[in-house]
Amino acid sequence: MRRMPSPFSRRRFLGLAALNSAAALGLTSISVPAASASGRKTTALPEFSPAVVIGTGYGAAVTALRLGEAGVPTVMLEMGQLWDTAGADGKVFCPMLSPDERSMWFKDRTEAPLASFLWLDLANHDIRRHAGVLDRVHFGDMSVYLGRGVGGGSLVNGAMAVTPRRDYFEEILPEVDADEMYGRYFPRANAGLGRNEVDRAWFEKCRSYNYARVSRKAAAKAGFKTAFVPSVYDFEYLKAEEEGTVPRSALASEVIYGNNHGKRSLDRTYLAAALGTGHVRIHTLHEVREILRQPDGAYTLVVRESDADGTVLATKHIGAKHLFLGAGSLGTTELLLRARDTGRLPELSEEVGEGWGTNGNVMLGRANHLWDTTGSLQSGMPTLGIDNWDDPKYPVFAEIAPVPAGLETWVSLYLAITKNPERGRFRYDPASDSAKLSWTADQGQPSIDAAKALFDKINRANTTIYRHDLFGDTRPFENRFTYHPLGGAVLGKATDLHGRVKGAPNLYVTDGSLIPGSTGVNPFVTITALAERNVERVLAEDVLR
Ligand code: FAE
Repeated sequence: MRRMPSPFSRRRFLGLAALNSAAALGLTSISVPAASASGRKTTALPEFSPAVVIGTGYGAAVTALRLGEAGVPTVMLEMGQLWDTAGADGKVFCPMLSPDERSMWFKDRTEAPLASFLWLDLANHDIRRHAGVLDRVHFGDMSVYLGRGVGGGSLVNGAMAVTPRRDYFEEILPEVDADEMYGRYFPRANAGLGRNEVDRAWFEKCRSYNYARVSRKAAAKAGFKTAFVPSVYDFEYLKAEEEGTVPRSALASEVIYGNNHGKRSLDRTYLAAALGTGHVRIHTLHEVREILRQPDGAYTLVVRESDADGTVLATKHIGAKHLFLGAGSLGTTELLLRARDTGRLPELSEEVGEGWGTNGNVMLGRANHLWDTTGSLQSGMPTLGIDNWDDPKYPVFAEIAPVPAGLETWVSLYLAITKNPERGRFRYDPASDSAKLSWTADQGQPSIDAAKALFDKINRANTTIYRHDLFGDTRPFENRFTYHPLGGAVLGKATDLHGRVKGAPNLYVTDGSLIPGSTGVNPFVTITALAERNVERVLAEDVLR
C-alpha cells in the first residue's frame, strides 16, 4: 500500500522484517537476521563495538546506514521505545484527540502546543507516566518538543521535507561547499527520506487542504506568495484516505503523537535499510548517561536500561572505537557538556553548549470570517507555506498548519520560521547533573516582530484579527516553545568541518547540534544531508583507513 523509495529496498525489506519480529516478541534488541532475536526481552550489549551511534534520529540513522553498508559492526543506543506494536485498540500510536500513555514521555498530563481553545484546555488529558513518543523539555522561558523512540523526531513531526534556500545555507554555514551539498548530498538525503510532492490538481479540489487554500487566498490578498512544501508523508496514501479506501492517519488528526499510516518515518527508510545491512543492531530503552575515554583512546559508555514504565533494569557498559553522537541538539549537547565539565573529556572545546537557537519558531492563529470555512477534515501534514523570506527586514517562511480538531474552528494556524539572530547557550548544572539552557523571553521578540509584520498586513488586507485564545492566556503569538532545536555543538566551532569533536579523537557529532541555531526552513532535510556529507568523509579518512 505504501509506496516507498527504492535505493535500498532489499535491505529495507530485511530491516522491516527485523523491526516487525522484534516488536512482535517485545524485544529491546533489534537486528538482522531476525532469527537472531533470541526471544529474551533484553539482549546483552556487547562489551565492545567498532562503532556506536547514540540515538536513532536523522543524523544517527544516516550514519548507521553508511557504517553498516561499509561492513562496520555498529550498535545504536536509543532511550525511547520501538514503535511497532499495536496496543489494545489495535493501533501503534494513540489518537491525538484522546491521548493515552503512548502520547508523552513520562508526563502526568499531555502538553499539546495549542494550549487552549476559547481559553478552555480542551486538548490536554491526564495520562499515566510512560515512555511515550513525544517529549516536551522545559527550561524556564523556553520548552523544546522532541521525538523519543526508534526514529527520533521522524515519529512525531509534520513530515515537511524542505531543502533550505542556497543563499541562506551559504550564510549559516559558509565554510561548507554548497556546490557539493546541492549537487550531491541534498538529493541523496531527499531520496533516502522518500520525499514526495502533492499532486497540484488534487490539491486544488481536495477537502484535506481546504484550510491551506483559505490561507493562501488571504495571503494573496495582501500580496504574499505561497510555496508548496514537499513531504515524507505519502501523498498517494493521503488521497486514498480522502477517498475512504484505506485507514485514515493524517486525516484522522494524527500527527504529534505519531502516525499509524502513511508516514515514511526513519524506521521505514534509513533505519530499516541500516538494519538490513546485517551489521547494525539497535538497543531500545537504553539511555547513554556518560562518555569516558580509556587510556588506549577507546570510549566507554555508561548506559542505563529501563523498562517502558521507567524502572531502571540495569546499568551497562559498552566500549567503542568510533563514537557518533546523534542524540539531537539537547541530548548530544548534554552528553558533551557532562563529559567536559565532570573532567571525563576535559579537552572538549569551550564552544560546546554555544550557538543554540529555535530556528526562529513562532506560532499564531488568525480568526477567519464566517464564510471562510477551513473545513472539519484537515490533513495533519502541511504542504503549503507563505514565503516572504526575501523581505529585507523581516524574512519569514510561515507554514500553514492544520487545526485537526475534527470540526470547523474558523482558525487559520501558522508556524512561522523567522530569522532570529538571538542564540542561547547550555551550561552543565552539577546539582541536577543535566544541561540547563539560558534563553530569555525577550530573545524571542525578534521572531514575534517578524511574524507580526507579515500577519498584520494579511489581517489588514482581509479585515481579520488574531486569535487570542489559543495559547493559554491572551497572547496572539506563542514563542515559548520550539519544534526545531538547533545547535550546541556547531560545525566548525565545537567540531571540525565534518563533525569531528575538537579535543576528542574518533568522537563525532552527526545531528541537529551541528547547525548554528537556524536553517530558515524545517530542518530535517538539512540535518540528513549534512550527516550524509560528514559520514562519507569520516568513513574514508577515519573508520576504513
Ligand atoms: P532527533 O530526531 O531528535 O533524534 C534524537 C534521538 O536520540 C531521539 O530518538 C532520542 O530519544 C535519542 N536520545 C537522546 N538522548 C539520548 C541518550 N542519552 N541516549 C540514547 N538515546 C538518546 O535528532 N522538522 C522538519 O524538517 N519538518 C517537519 O515537518 C517537522 N515537524 C516537527 C514537528 C514536531 C512536533 C517536532 C517535535 C519536530 C518537528 N521537526 C520537523 C523537527 C525535526 O523532527 C528535528 O529537527 C529532527 O528530528 C532532529 O533530528 P536529530 O537527528 O537532530
